[in-house]
Amino acid sequence: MKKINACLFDLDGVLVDTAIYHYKAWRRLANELGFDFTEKDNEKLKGISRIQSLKLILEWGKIEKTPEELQELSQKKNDWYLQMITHMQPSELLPGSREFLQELKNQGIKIALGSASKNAIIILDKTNIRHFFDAIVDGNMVQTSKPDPEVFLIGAKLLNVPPQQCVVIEDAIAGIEAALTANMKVIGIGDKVTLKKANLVVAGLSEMTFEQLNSL
Ligand code: B16
Ligand code: MG
Repeated sequence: MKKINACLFDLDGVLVDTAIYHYKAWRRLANELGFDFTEKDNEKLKGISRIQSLKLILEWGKIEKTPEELQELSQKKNDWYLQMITHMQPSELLPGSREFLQELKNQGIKIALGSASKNAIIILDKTNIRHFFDAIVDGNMVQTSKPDPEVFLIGAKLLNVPPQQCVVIEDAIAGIEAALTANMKVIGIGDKVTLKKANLVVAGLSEMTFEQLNSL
């Protein structure tokens, strides 16, 4: 019997690895402002919104800016980021992404995107996977960021599936907390220790099967 009727996907770190492009663009901005940060620091930026990321980075550099300057800086970073993602190719999908989306479609599972990114649709188009999604919830549609459950609750509502019958696939701690608060099951993509709150953790979607998802 089918217990899970919908699957909500995070984008960055689950279906594609755009974290490297975010990192390059944020680092270029930090360097222009006279400081640097590491790839380890960059982990803390995963899953959180653009403006929150900027505020955190400026804290690391011990720099204060006015609200107007924050807007200008986040726009600058986004322009650099957009220059990079416009060259994305379907080959940049993480291993197993397309196959798992297809498997869910074959099994009649509804599919939604639940991403903090305001650039999500461009990425879905560039990697040629937009047609898999019955609903798309991105950073333009939410008031609050993960770990708030808003992004996933809107997704479930658009799919018309109760949260208890939804599973979220996430790579960020903030996203896992959001899914659990939404009363959904959650699969973590990444490190078992870091993502220990998830119901199941796998290294990547190439390891996932429909049976595993339905047995949560
Ligand atoms: P943008 P996800 C998130 O995407 C990224 O993980 C996070 O690093 C980024 O700051 C956020 O999107 C906002 O992205 O600047 O494109 O609006 O993991 O929720 O798919
Ligand atoms: Mg993510």
